[in-house]
Amino acid sequence: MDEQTINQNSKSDRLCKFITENQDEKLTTDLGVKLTNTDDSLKAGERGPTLLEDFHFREKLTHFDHERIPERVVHARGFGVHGFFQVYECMKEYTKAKFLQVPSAITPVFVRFSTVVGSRGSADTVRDIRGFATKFYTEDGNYDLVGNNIPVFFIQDAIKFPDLVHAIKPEPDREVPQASSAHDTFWDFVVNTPETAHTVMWLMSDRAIPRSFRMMEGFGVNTFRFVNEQGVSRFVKFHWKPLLGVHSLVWDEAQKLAGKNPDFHRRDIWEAINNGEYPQYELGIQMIEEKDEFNLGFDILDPTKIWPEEVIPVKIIGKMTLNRNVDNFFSETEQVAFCPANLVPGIDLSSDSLLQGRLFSYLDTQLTRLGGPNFHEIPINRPVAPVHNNQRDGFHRMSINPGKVSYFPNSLAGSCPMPASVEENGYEHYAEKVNGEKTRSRSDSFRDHFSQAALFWNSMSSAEKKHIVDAFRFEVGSVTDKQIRQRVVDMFNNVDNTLAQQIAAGIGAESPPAGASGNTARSPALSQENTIKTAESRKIAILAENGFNHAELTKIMDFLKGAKVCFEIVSKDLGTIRSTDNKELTVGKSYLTTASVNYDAVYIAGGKDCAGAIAGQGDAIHFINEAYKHAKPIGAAGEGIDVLASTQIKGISIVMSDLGAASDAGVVMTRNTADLTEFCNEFLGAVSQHRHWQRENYKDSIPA
Ligand code: HDD
Repeated sequence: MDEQTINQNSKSDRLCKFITENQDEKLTTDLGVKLTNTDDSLKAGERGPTLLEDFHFREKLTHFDHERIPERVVHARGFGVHGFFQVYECMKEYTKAKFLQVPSAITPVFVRFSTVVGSRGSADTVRDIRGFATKFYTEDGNYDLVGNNIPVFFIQDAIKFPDLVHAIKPEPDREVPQASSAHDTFWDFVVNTPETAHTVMWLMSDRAIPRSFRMMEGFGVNTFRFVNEQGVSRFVKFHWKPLLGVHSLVWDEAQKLAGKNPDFHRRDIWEAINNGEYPQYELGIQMIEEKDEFNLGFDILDPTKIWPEEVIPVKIIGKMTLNRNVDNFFSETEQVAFCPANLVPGIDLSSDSLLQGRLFSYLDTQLTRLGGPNFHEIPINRPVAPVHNNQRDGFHRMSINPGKVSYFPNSLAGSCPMPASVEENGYEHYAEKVNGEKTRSRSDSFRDHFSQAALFWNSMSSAEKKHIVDAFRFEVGSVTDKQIRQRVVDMFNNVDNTLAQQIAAGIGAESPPAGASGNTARSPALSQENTIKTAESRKIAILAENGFNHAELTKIMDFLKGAKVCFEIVSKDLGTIRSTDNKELTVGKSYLTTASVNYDAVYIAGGKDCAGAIAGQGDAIHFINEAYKHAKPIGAAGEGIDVLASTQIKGISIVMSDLGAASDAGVVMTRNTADLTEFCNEFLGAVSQHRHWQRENYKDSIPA
């Protein structure tokens, strides 16, 4: 498929075509019988009982009664989008995967982002790992990269997955709490399973509350293989790197969003794609030669370990662009079925026992969820590559296979369909040499659970460390069993003594003596402080009321548009507001219909009456204070600055005079509305920075 075809398939084009083609369509039954009425059931007399012979009534109700399918046992809440992938350069040296050979070739993809723990109706912004599953529709068949936004996993062997999931899901007696790990059973599992330590560190970090699906990394987590035409194999780990950088919410903000805008993440990506701001991610790979398998100081088959980027660099090999929303959530997002065993020639597996178990679980789970073995025929799961085999029958079979031969070998159909040779790109499993005795045991090389947890902690900035401590205090503070709380402190003392002491201080546990790992290694790539910073596609609330300064606000809005920053006018009431010179502006949201948590930054418009009206509204002042508390940039020009006197921001060094483009921890102001150039650039810089953590209370700060 070429780029033009993909773009021609834009949603609005397809909708227009659908409406034009279907203008004359009439309502029918499922079997095509035209209906005259769908408002009244067939009754014996106008006020009489409904008749069983009303086939339309029965069909409509029966279908409705069966509209639900089981939600996914994990990753139930998700959001899917279409896009395409292009490799930057031919990867022939490393893999024969055809979709990684030709830079001009475009491979369609479908990506489903998800949370892990919550039910389908839970909130988007809960503290959790995010799923990042990509289906590549390649000419050699479908390839699924079923990853997460955190590069490690809680457990090392798939046999423990049901235990982990039972522990983290709502407790089964009351089904409480929803979509949260802040409860006894999860932490009970953690303290009894030290291999969880590294992933728990990530779960307590800002990575678990992403700002947007567009601003998080993706990781294949498990170790895979690339195999080239010569049959040479290398171990590979996959990475998705977002071009908008990696950014997060603040915990208080995430919790508020869960109530005020539980669809925050799906709304964000839906709107971005509809506005033409297509999220993009580069595909990166880390590779280890077979001969170096045992040279890293940890087992490369252990999914609780990263391969530090400073040791094994990430080679960027291509780019994915997400450019089309789904037409129907159920048909596409709900029915898509991923599986790590969906491979194409050139990509192979490792013996990682977490991965090995996954290979079984995904297909198995679809049998119940999608009602039988034919789910590969559902449109979203169908490959673009032709399918020929002897699989037959089963629930919901769509294909009509002609002929009487459904076996191999055969003479009656000339032995068709016949296996392909390796030269014809038939899939050949890598001939890995394995030997060993049957055993239910774990290699000693899987026993170090704390070094990389410490590496992660050491690599965090002061702000990130503070957020981790706060998260532990919240989560473990929600555990009712005192013993488990203490055991968490003791377990994480193996990661870092300061961390353990800080947790203990917040949850009333005994502070443990020094005894930590002593690991001082760092990996700067792990800190979000070192990510890409751009204001592009960030969302700004412009607070304005009647009497705003039109010239000033127009300049600001034009500048933001030029910098591809989104904005919305927030005012007391919906409708329109008028400037001092009687120019009209449409209000996007009122204080009742939105909240500061929906935005990345706030701009306070000038104009004497406008500023007075904003300052006089409790809702507006709360809006600014809350944005300030969440470390967001705040901009004000002209009389807009005066509004700050009514807020908590006055605590910092704001001088009510002409400040030029002075900025204090992301608060940017100017009295000079005649020339806003410097101010605009400064404000844009503050927005690119995303959050201004210096504002957080560092009384008990932890050195980076
Ligand atoms: Fe899994 C879904 C990612 C371990 C069993 N998993 C699922 C999804 C993602 C992941 C992104 C949602 C796919 C979608 O959007 O439909 N899972 C991972 C990662 C893991 C991992 C990155 C660790 C490396 N998973 C894992 C294990 C098992 C499973 C160890 C079982 C042995 N996962 C499943 C599942 C799900 C699933 C039960 C639920 C729905 C589905 O598969 O289709 O089979």
